[in-house]
Amino acid sequence: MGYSKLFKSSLFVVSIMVFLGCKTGSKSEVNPPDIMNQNPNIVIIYLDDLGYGDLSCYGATEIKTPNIDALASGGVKFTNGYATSATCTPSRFALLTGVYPWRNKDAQILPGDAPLLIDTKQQTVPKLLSKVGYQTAIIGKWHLGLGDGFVNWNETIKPSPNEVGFDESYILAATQDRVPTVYIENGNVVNLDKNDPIQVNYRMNFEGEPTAISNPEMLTMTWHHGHNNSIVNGIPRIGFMKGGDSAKWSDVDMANHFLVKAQNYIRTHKEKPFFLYYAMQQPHVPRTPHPRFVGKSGLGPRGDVILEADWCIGEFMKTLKDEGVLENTLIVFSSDNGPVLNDGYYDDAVEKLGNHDPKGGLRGGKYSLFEAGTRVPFITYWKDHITPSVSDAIVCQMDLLASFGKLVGVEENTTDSQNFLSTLFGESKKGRDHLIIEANSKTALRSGDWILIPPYKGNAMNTKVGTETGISLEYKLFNLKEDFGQKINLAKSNPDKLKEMILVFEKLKQ
Ligand code: NG6
Ligand code: CA
Repeated sequence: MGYSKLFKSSLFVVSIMVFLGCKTGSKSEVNPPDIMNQNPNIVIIYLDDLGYGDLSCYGATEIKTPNIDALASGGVKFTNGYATSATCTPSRFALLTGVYPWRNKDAQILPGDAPLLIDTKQQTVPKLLSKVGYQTAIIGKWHLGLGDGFVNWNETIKPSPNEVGFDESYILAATQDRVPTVYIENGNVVNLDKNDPIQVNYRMNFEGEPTAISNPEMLTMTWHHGHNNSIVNGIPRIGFMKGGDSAKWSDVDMANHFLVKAQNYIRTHKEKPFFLYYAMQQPHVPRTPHPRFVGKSGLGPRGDVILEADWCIGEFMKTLKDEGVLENTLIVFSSDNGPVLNDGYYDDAVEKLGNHDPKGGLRGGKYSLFEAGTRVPFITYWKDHITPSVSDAIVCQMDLLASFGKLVGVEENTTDSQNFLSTLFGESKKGRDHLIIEANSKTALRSGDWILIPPYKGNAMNTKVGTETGISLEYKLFNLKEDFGQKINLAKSNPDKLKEMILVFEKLKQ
């Protein structure tokens, strides 16, 4: 049976009660929209580089995230929730298309001037939901490329998120540390002065423009590796940019800026079902908490921006409630990849870490094939519809496409994305049998309690960020149930399991 039917029948009972309530004189404080016969709104709240252990609901003791914790305690908290990849672009590609990123060789961390990665003919979550009347929007970080590779930032940029299914988009193009450091609304740079056109180049600087190398005295944040090109707001970035002064964002206001956009979106779209992809930038570098949050975590800017993100989510939830749509909104909360401390700037993330463990006991981190690269916080919340629980089922962001399809009654033929709606709703404990995870174009297989990391050439350590990559010339086999931290390689002692996993992996990758 379709969940929307079930939902509609329960709504019917609720609306009779509301009707009777009105008759007896009670008055609701808000005017709830006419949600009869409607599918639920769907919101994906997606953080950037938030680790498995970064939230108090996932065991963090040195940081308190009450608003995200409220989603976890009121919804399903997954202990085996995965992004598909240990970096941003591939994970976001899979989230929106339901396709494994390793099928697309270009699905790797993109520069800010990369062409659009998603084929405009490709099925996507917003396109699927549009079919049944959803309004769709992305607010926040995109990082899936724009245009055809030769973007003129001074004209309407096409294709953009608007060409892959979003009715509305308000984005930062790539990452907070990459140029162009401007917001783009429906393909147009916001607040651009046509007399001060923007130029972007990822290979060479524009003559006379200051960089972190030529003008270190202009810096308010110091780079550690990479991040020594153009300087914007005192912060050295990746890539060169000239012009567009009036359009440049304020880093410390970014979280607020996206929050207000997301809140306004709800206020102006609540009458019909909407899909909002709220892609927050925290705690990716450069970590620039608003002054209200500076020093509040005791863990340095990385902790401060996690507190800021948690606050934003609290405000966002209040808006859903105030606008009368909370009970009619399914929320999926997750992160695009695991945590990193030093990702290219000196910002005290390492120095002030203290007892905080962003990995939550897992091994590896961002960029790694070990678990902390891809296993992330993953929460589903739908007030009065999802019964709170903790689920150990293996779930992956790539499956949201097919699962949302099931929810709204559009069943698609998908190769990779699978419907796990009842698992996402906590009604079933059955998750994926297998999942292929990816880091830097290398893949590994999770199957049941086991994970197989095949041999690869490359460095075992990403020395710049201080993370183990999971790469070595030997097979690695771990039993995650018995060995959460992947300390004991069982490849030699359990050759039967190793063989079985290799066969499954080869079959799946064909
Ligand atoms: C890397 C950047 C890192 C971060 C990452 C993308 C350097 C040396 N490092 O290339 O700082 O921007 O790309 O992160 O430039 S992600 O979360 O969007 O994948
Ligand atoms: Ca990321």
